[in-house]
Amino acid sequence: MAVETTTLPQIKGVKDVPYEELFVSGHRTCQGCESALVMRHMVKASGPRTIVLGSTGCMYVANTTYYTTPWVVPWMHTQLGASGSAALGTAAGLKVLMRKGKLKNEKINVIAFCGDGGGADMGLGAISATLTHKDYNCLVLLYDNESYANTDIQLSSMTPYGAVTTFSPTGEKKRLMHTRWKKNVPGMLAAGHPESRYIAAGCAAYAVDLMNKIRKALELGGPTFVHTLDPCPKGWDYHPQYSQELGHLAVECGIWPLYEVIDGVCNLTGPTRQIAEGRKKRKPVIEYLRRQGRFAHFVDEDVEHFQAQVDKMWTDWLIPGVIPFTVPAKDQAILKIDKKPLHQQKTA
Ligand SMILES: Cc1ncc(C[n+]2csc(CCOP(=O)(O)OP(=O)(O)O)c2C)c(N)n1
Ligand code: SF4
Ligand SMILES: [Mg+2]
Repeated sequence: MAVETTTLPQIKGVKDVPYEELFVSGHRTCQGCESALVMRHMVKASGPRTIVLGSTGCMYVANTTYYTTPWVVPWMHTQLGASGSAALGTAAGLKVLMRKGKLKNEKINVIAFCGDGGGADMGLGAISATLTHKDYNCLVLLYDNESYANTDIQLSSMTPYGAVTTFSPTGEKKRLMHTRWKKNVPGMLAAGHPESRYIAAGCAAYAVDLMNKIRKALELGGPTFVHTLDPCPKGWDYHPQYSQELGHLAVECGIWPLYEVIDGVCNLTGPTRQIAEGRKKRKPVIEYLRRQGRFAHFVDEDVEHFQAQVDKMWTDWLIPGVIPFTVPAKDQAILKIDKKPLHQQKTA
């Protein structure tokens, strides 16, 4: 069955970004909401022949208030943990309708989004299952504002170490209520889903990089996954004008590495690549932490712990910020692992 394809070429720079807006005014997200910007970039990159499915959360509730919607493309709500199932079911439904001749045979992009609560906690199993079904073309986008934001900033498995949320307030007896390190969702999905041709981590502060990742995912096809880190003025407690700056700092401090895994090959992208190659200095995490009220209770020892964990991601992990396995020094030669920065490594 021949399929008509639209192509989504890689965007070379901001001048090349499509003018057409498919996520417009009419939403009620907070001022400075980066998750809303992710939605805008996502459909700008995918174009008008796209169906968007969204699980419960800020990007559902604030985007579909009674009688108003910013979505220009077809949009459907799905249950909080169901983005993976909604993506797969819609892709399968379209395939059958096209095979039976009930729909024109053309490429329609299917994107299901979820928050960190809906995707990294509740719906992880469904996303994992979807990433094994290689015959269906669908993208799951996890927008990560590091809390259950819509229900008033509760702790999720993606909330960073020590952050204040409504479930982890700071107090006199206990300064840090939340002492778990953030779950590594894109790394985990990339390592365990060989049928998925594309898994990436992005950030709306690097808009072109993010749009190109969306396009690559849709072009390569099959079930794919993109995870974004989204500064949230309400939950992270900072002035809305600093959202882009915080996105930049998360990447520049090495806390949120940008990368993509294509057919099992990992490419670091943007400033993350520059840091790994030794062309850019990684900033200290204090520059990121001190800008947000959710870390205002941190004392030196908390900052040092945070920095040490991030340093470990860069120096000990098999792939900086991506694959969290460490290899003992005695085995590095056997496994031909070179722990030097990329620019100092021997090439074959
Ligand atoms: C099964 C289920 N449990 C709880 C809720 C209540 N609820 C609605 S939105 C939400 C928060 C979702 O958090 P996340 O997925 O991170 O999205 P965000 O609100 O942060 O954008 C919760 C708990 C629900 N709608 N369905
Ligand atoms: S609470 Fe955060 S994620 Fe939700 S609309 Fe406001 S800024 Fe966006
Ligand atoms: Mg959230």
